[in-house]
Amino acid sequence: MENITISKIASPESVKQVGLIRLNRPKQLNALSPELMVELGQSLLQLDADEEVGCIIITGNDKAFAAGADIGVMANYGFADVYKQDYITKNWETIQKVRKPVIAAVAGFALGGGCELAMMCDFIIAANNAKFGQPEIKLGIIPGAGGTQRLTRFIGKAKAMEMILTGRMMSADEAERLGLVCRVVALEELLSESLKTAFLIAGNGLLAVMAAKEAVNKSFETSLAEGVMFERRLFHALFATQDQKEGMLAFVEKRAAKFSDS
Ligand code: DAK
Repeated sequence: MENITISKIASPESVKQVGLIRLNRPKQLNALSPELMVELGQSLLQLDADEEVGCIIITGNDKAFAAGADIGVMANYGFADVYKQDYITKNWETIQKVRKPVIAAVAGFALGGGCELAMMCDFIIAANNAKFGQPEIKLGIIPGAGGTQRLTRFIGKAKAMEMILTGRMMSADEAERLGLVCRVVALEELLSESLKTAFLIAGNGLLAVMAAKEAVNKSFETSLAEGVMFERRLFHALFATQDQKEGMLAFVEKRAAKFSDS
């Protein structure tokens, strides 16, 4: 792949591996070209299907997670082009199909589509130099990959409206204060801390991990009562798994559980 590197990281403490996807167009600050998005979609589906992988990380480099969709490509399009092609919609939604957890490890710029991509991951760990923003307004457009919806759900209307109408950037600390990111770490520790978290997840039983992800995501789509009922059914269903037997027996026997994802 030309715009992405993909690797699997092992740890002596973990049976499962972590899939690491690195966006790799450093000269363009990882601008998300259509080619890159195709490769990202393929990489995500490949790691999601890989039984050795328990968690996925998407990252960029120290200067940029991604500075948005490729403006050079977009600049040449008119309404008829983007509407007829349903411009880049297909590749952007692949990440929503991934059932394993996906962590965004963000350093530097996460702007426009870069911020939207990070928000489509399950959670964001930010380096202290991370900068988040939806600057599309300065290009005469608005966010197109869910920014007006997800940012508003994450940080509330007042802040989202201000960010989207001004196009200003938000620091990592502000993003943490507002709940956009789960944690801020030193830049040089971004990958190691993200891997530590990913291995904690990968060490849990995959069935419960996937069910938990599904249940949390459901909370954005349903009423509270329906969401709680959905959770209850998944909770009940997990009692049909070997991992529930093993997890609880291991606790009683005061030993580490050995999950079999069954
Ligand atoms: N696209 C293309 N090239 C970009 C880029 C981008 N988004 N961002 C940066 N670059 C390129 C620059 O052109 C420059 O290239 P050269 O001139 O060296 O060839 C190189 O990266 C370094 O950038 P700068 O020289 O500008 O670096 P600075 O440190 O001075 O400034 C910056 C960094 C991030 C503040 C600045 O580059 C900047 O403002 N970049 C644009 C940020 C932006 O406006 N992003 C939003 C783009 S709109 C959709 C899905 C997604 C989207 C829409 C629809 N659907 C599913 C329908 C997304 C839309 C967007 O993201």
